[in-house]
Amino acid sequence: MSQKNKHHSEQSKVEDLEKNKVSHEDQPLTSNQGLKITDDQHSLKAGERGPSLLEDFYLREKITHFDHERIPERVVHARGSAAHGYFELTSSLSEYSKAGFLQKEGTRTPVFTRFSTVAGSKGSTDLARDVRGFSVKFYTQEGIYDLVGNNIPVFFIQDAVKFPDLIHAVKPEPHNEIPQAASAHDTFWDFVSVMPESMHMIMWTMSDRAIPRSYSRMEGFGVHTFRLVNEAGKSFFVKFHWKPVLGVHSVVWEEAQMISGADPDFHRRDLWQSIEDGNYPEWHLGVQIVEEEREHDFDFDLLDPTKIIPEEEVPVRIIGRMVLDRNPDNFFAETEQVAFHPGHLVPGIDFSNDPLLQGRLFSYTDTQLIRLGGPNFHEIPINRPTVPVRNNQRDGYMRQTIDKGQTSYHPNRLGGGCPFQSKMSEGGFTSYHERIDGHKIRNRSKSFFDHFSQAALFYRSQSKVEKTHIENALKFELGKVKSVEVQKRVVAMLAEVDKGLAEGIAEGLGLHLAEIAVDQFNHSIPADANPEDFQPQKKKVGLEKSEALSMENTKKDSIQGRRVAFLIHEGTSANSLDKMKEAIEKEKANVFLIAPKLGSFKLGNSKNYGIDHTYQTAMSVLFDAVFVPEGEVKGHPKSAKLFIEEAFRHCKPIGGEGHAGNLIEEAIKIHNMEINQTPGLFIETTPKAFIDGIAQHRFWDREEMIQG
Ligand code: HDE
Repeated sequence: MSQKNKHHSEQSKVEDLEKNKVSHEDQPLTSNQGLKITDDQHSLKAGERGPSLLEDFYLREKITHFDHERIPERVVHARGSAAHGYFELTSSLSEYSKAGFLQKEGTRTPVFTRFSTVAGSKGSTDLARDVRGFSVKFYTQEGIYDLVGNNIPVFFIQDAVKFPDLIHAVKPEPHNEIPQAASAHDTFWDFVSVMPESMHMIMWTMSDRAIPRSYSRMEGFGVHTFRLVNEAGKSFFVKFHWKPVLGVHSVVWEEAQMISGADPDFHRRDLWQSIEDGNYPEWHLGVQIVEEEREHDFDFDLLDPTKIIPEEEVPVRIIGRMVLDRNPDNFFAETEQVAFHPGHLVPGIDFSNDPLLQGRLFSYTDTQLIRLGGPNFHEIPINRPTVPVRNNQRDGYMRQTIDKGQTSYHPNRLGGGCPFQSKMSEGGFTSYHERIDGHKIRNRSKSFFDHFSQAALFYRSQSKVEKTHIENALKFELGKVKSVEVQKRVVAMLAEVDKGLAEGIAEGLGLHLAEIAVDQFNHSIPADANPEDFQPQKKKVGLEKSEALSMENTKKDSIQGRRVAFLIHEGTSANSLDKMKEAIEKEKANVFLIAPKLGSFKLGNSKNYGIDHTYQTAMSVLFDAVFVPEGEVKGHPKSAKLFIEEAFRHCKPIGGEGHAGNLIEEAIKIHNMEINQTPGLFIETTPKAFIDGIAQHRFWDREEMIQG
């Protein structure tokens, strides 16, 4: 059964239930003790108008349970959505890793994947400018393996001890709890201005990568360097990459802000709906593998999480694919209670000494203890491995397992010695025998000091429009900062990345770069810190550009899951509408009919055309493209022109037939552009040409023409 049909049959189940076809005996309402309840509408009272009675155990049970419905939200990554699916190995990794699920091509491993923003609360908008979490739980035959990554391959800080500071700085300010889900405020930029190591990550978060079009069009990265270990015990360094099959696409900042109002669940809805529609999101898993002997061959430290390994230096090898094909049944039980942990490992995968990763290994269990209420969170269904769990850990809050027998210790004789340790050859996990030789020290290696070279590489690798968007984002963010000193320090730091960029920002902020001491940030070293720790190296130019860093070089060959708005009225030509609609739907994109009123239209033929939205419930920012079928201009309300103009401003493909050409022309008149010389307008073209246009995502040349 196709997903669509499945959805329909579920729908009819709901309708059956609604029509009371399910018998009362089958589905009695009960208390939590299984007692059948006769009245769920009234509390027990002393007389119809009398006081309620304490004796009402059912009322007390129901209210008490309700009072305790909430658990603490995640301290970071609170806002998220998830789906079930599978990972299929397409190219064996046995040469490098002995992990069972990475041996035989074709092996499928169930996964549960959660995407999230970092800074906002659980109810905040999906479209915040932020990093996105990208966590995958693999239910392997050797136990749970979690790859808990982000959609940006580097991080703000190099050492776990700074994480609480970073998060305190970015979260709403403590005195007034403002702003929600935003980094555009003083404390965040104050922190950045004294943390030069954050500069590379800042370039990414100020780029459009931080405002993705959907989860299915984001990359994912393990961020840290990990280890693989093969059967012979040889180890390799590895970086993990998820590459979306649909390509990497983002929205523009004005759109992001408007979507946040129009549909703050935009990403969540997109993930849910694509799965319901059978348009399953898919990613390829890639690895960059570095032999141990080459550890020091790079001009950065592999253990430094503020660095990437450019794909030009170590290519990404694709080893498998992940498909998300099932929505959770219950948000709380699954998405909210899922507990990821970078320390959930299987034999064949191991950690590196990245000091950020090492700190994470402590944090994730600790946080589950408070969030999920005790040490038995691994027994919650979504967290349970698919293989048996046997050990001598016992009891604790909410223990589900009924452990049998007399012994709960090891070694024992009374219990026959059970459970037994496994040898490595039997699949037992052994930590990689890395040789360590060093002093106990609170410091970082000087090889972590180059904070600007890769920030500059990222910036150089962006297309012209991507650079403009970074500049605009920085002007927005720093423009919201009230402290001029903070603005100056950040501009001084940006000058280390790119002089031109810093000049542009300074200008936008009403500052003069020449007057800002270029070593300003050196003066901002905290008085109690060791200046050596804050001494960034000058940037080096090695690689001029890295192609993979620009979203302009992404795939643009599919319109699957795209949302196309058709603006129609009662006089629209059915023929013109049908032809384009069929062609678009054949490519697995979704067409929405938008009209001055709801209901259904006849359009001069025997079919009924159900209207999805009016201009009151839909804004152009919720769609990827606009099409206006043939029909008199006067049938469209004024809002249709606003709709088109907005989509035009956001560089979206716009198509039209017949009179629609005039409507489009009128809508964009304010921009003073020749309609037939404007990129991304498809007037009187074939469906194929329009579809190819949608696949392009945006027509950025238009942005430059609009802004002049
Ligand atoms: Fe996390 N992080 N993190 N993090 N992180 C959490 O764990 C933490 C870091 C990431 O969908 C928390 O269960 C520390 C980097 C994701 O449920 C917490 C440090 C990366 C998620 C925590 C980091 C991540 C989390 C909060 C610095 C990218 C969401 C709730 C040492 C590689 C997982 C929870 C989900 C969640 C701590 C840094 C990714 C508090 C201490 C770097 C995707 O334990």
